[in-house]
Amino acid sequence: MAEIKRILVANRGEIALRAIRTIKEMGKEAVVVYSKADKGAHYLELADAAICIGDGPSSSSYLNIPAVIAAAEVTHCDAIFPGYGFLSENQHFVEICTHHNIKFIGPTVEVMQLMSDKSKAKDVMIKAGVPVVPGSDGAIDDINDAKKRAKIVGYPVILKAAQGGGGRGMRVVEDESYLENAFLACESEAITAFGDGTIYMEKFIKDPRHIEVQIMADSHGNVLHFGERDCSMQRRHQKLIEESPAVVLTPEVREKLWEAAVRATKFIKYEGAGTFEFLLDSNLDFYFMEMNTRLQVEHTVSEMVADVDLIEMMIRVAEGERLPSQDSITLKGHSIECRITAEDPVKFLPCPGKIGDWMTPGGKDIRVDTHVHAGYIVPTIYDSMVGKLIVYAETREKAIAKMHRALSEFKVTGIKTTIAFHHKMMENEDFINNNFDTKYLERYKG
Ligand code: MV4
Repeated sequence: MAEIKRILVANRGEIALRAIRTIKEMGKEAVVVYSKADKGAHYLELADAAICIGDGPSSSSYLNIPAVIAAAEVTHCDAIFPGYGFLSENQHFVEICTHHNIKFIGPTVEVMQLMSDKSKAKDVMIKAGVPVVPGSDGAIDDINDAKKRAKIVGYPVILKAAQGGGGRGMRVVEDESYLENAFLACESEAITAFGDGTIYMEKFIKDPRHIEVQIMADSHGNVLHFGERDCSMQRRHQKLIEESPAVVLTPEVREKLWEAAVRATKFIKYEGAGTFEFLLDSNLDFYFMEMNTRLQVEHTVSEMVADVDLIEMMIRVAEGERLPSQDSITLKGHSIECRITAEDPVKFLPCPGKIGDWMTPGGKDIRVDTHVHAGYIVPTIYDSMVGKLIVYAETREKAIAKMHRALSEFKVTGIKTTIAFHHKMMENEDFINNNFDTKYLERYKG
């Protein structure tokens, strides 16, 4: 594999800017795509070139494969950085990149396809010796099969669409009287949403924690992990606060978790950055849920505790470089990220518009990843995230204090944001005492 000289950043917003920064630091050229809705955004000027790929709607631009490929070709890019969302997990896109001799900075199409089917991914993890939630061991044939298997698994069970993920296409079933309706609804929803009605079943784990492990693999079979993240503070499957390490874990469980993620990565011959999502129950037993074959929004907290640039590593392994040994990675301190969205902080409804003042916090070990600025108009057609505030400190307690101080400096006018929500969370006893799970915000009354 050869040196990559010019990279097309096939994304928008904060992650596009995040990638441009690393690409430039590496002495490479960055070309960024944009839609008509993002025309004039300041971050576009920081790339070596910016190329319009279509109208505002994602389907006409950031999801438009011919337009993205054409942008890479006309600007002579030798690689594409996909970021998260949009085309980052699109197998067809990866194939087309390969056909055009453009290096997709990410995993191979085969492993991406395997992990996109959550039922197949589970089967592979069983073979790799990774703990999974007890369940149907593969797809369910029909309602009678579902009834038989639920009796064995034991109620409550959860039905999941094989092509789902991230909380889409799931049904919790308390007892057999609800099974038929739930199964049929889940199946038809899966067909509509994913064009695949394959359903599998698991024992339902009540009020789990969401813990994930960041890994990186090179093309020579070397695998590194960068510790784990606790992403349990979510609302409607939208993560709001992420942190690393997950202080709920004991050193023994943490070691096992890392080891499982590394073993799984080697087993599937993965390449690039990836994340293993686990559910953690109240006994601290962990179960593989799904693997995300992309860089995630919350990669930043892992970068802080491991003191690495994950995008730089992604580019280097795409060039065929070998990763250093795990010994060279020291996990130290505590990092927290608050996702700042243009939303009503009480109702969590999108609230786009024109930003008046935009004053970001600063100081030691504070990082603000954002593409917005005073006068920026938050488009209505994309994700409402306007920035990520990330802090680092020696301990969780100090990181919370630092985040609290940083949030009090963050002044935004013209739009509603979730800054006030985060500020309250940094004073919330349950958050401070690490006494929450993935259902916490459903129960939370402000
Ligand atoms: C579960 C579960 C309980 N038991 N599976 C939601 C996202 C997707 N990755 C899987 N999800 C869940 N799967 C079993 N067997 C509860 C959830 C779940 C959840 C998981 C992680 C973070 C937030 C969540 C919110 C609701 C449900």
